Amino acid sequence: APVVPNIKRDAPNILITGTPGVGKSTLCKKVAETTGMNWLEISKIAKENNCLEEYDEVYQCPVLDEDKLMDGLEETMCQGGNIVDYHSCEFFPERWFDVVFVLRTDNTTLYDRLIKRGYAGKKLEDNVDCEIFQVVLDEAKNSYKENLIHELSSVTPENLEQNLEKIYLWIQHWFENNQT
Ligand code: DAT
Repeated sequence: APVVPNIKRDAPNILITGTPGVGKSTLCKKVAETTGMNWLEISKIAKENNCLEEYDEVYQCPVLDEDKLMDGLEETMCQGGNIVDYHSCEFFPERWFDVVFVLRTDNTTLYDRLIKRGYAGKKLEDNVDCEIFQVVLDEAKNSYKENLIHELSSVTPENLEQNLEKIYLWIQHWFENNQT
């Protein structure tokens, strides 16, 4: 049967993206607990479903089998009500998401968080560079409509509260505008 891409969802799908260490899982966990949305940690799901291919020695991370991962997620995403957490955003189908939040930090904050996580050498440098050169934000802008993308500062605990508030408001508006 043909895939019909624009069936209306009963609940929105939210993408939370940004460089590793910007605070995606901290934010997603809270949103999921409070709203009951389904938190999809893509790195974890990829691992659990054998969507990781060979290990990239230079970048010290596994290479993702994107097609296998996307196929496995399609049904869940079509149902809606998911909050997707991943440090990249360009290979997801655009139609999956109703909104994209890109978390941002300053370089020293990110550096300190990644050191605490045990990152060092090229991996540390690359991730800090990724944030400096706003790689994920540009990726989002190249992959999704500009009006779907919201940049959120994720440096302090106050920022976390503000970001949660913004997301709750956004969800509330979505339901007001998409009543069935
Ligand atoms: P990510 O999932 O993007 O890799 P994380 O949620 O694991 O990031 O957060 C990395 C670290 O930063 C973790 O120790 C919690 C801390 N953190 C996250 N958001 C924060 C915020 N708004 N203010 C202060 N610390 C924060």
